[in-house]
Amino acid sequence: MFVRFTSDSMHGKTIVMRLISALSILLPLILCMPEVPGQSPKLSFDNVTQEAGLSVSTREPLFSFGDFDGDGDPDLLVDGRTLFRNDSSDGEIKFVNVTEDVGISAAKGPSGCWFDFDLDGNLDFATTSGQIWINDGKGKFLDFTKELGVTLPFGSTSAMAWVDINGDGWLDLFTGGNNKYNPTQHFEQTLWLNSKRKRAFSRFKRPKDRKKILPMRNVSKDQGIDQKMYGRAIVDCDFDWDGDQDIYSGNYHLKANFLLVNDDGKLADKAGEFGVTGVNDQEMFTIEKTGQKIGYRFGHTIGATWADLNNDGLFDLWVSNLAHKYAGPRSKGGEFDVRGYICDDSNIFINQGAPSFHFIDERKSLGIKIRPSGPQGIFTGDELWSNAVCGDLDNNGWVDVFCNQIYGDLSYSFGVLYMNDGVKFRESHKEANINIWGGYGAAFADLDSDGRLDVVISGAADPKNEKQREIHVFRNTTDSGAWIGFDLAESKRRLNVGAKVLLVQESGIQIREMTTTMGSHAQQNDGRIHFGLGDQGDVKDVFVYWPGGLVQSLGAPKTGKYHRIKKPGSRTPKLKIRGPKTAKVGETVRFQVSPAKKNVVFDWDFGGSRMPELHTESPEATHTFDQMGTYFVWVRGTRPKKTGAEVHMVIKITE
Ligand SMILES: [Ca+2]
Ligand SMILES: [Ca+2]
Ligand SMILES: [Ca+2]
Ligand SMILES: [Ca+2]
Repeated sequence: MFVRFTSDSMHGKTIVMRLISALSILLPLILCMPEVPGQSPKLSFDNVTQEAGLSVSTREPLFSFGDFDGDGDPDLLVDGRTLFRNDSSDGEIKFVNVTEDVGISAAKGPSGCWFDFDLDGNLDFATTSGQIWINDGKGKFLDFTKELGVTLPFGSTSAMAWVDINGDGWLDLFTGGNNKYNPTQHFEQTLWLNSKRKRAFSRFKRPKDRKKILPMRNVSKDQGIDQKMYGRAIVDCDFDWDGDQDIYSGNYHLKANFLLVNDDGKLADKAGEFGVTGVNDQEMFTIEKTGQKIGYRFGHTIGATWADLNNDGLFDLWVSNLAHKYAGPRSKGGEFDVRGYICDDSNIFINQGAPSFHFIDERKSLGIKIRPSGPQGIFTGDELWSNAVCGDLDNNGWVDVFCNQIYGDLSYSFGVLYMNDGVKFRESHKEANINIWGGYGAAFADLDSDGRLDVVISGAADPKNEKQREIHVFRNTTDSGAWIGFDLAESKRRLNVGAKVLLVQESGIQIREMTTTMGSHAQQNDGRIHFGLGDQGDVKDVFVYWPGGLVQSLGAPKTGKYHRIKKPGSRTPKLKIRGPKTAKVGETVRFQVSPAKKNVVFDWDFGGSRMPELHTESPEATHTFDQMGTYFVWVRGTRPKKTGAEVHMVIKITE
């Protein structure tokens, strides 16, 4: 698999340079590997909407998967107000509407988000209308909106994420704001801190007990992040591997996107510094007739998702924009339509790794063509992306992406499926026979728990009936290969936002992170972590990075099943790394980890990515850097099949 790191691959030259030292260590292994990427299986999906009991039409279906009854399979909240319990068995996908039974008939939507508010192990949910519904663990939800003091006027946000911002273990709330017209109303983004709570909410059933509840606190003004903005994609990820959740806000209406980097519980927008605002270049084009200069003013971002698209252990960022490629005379005469010249295209930002964690838009080299803006003849179909959902649909070991497109009455506004072969993405909705027009709703979840991610999409099956937005359930029947899955639980807690799973195979790594939302409008994939194994060989080890720093080594668990993993009670060891802060190219540099404990083994990365470069059984290593630059030296010390921690340092290499 390492042979894929060539200069024309999606990994780019920077990563190639950094991997030279890794490659020299692994050369004997590489020589045994095939020289072409592995074959991906032919895609096969069956439309099972009817049998699944989801043949319902709603205004604009949005999907949030969460296992509310704790039986291991993903249940489906549609629009934040209709709950379908997953009753699939023996390979048959079956959902039952339990909205009334669980007491949420008054839930308002228009979207919802699962999370565990009170950390009692039962999933609660919030709606984008600001309601908070607490799961009593006995099959009912209770509306605690008033008691928790979260005051979000209806329509003031359409996206949210529940993330532990200040590292106290409790999930805090970030909302994306909204811009409304007719009448004009602008709403700001908000951050609400969750106070510590000692007891489960099921004990607070009586109104007089409810008075003891501590309300949540809006701190967005204090943190200077109360910007009026229409953030339609609020997606969380620890992209810089410093152990805390950061948030990307994909903003609509030609506004720069935000990367809210978490620094000790404070969020600050650093999208510019990291290269993920979108493009602002207002003199890109010249309109021939008038000589007027015109160009991109950021984009209309609707969806975004974090995923490691190139398997280097660093989370990349897929940003879906409504790009309006048409530019030219308006059909009824009059003024010139300039939208094609001012809307930024969708971006596929690849994380360049430590020490800067800067992103570069590598869309072109990933094989996803950019259509030209212009009038008829030049303009060849629009880019109307309204979502971005990811997961490995063919179990080839590489994360695939689905983008809905809006305006379902156009021949080209079908949802696009991009399959990832490790070098490039190929457009595959036709091969998969997933042909749906219009809509914002999509999520991946393994509905029948057979190790193949199934796909749920909203939209119309025919562009002529685009107003008829329905739910479409596609069961994945691809003849795909080996897989492994993990269902993480911290003590009794579920949905462990921020936990990462690093899978080490014979010839590569894969990484996933438990995040709250993905795509657009607070939608959620299956809460379980799923990996296809592809042709990267056997699983050698699996590391779970728990929030708080504990690293758990699972050894090589059995493939072909979901493993329930409980966080061990052990304390997180405090590792220290010592080594010089500067060195010269070609010089042998020595690093040492303390304290030195028995039976601990060490894995070292000396470059920018998380590719393993050296394994040692003693707490020291030497390395020679071939290039000038500033490097992260990462070392993970764990007892095999037990726990440990990770530490890093920065070294500057000069001539
Ligand atoms: Ca972080
Ligand atoms: Ca990556
Ligand atoms: Ca794949
Ligand atoms: Ca499945």
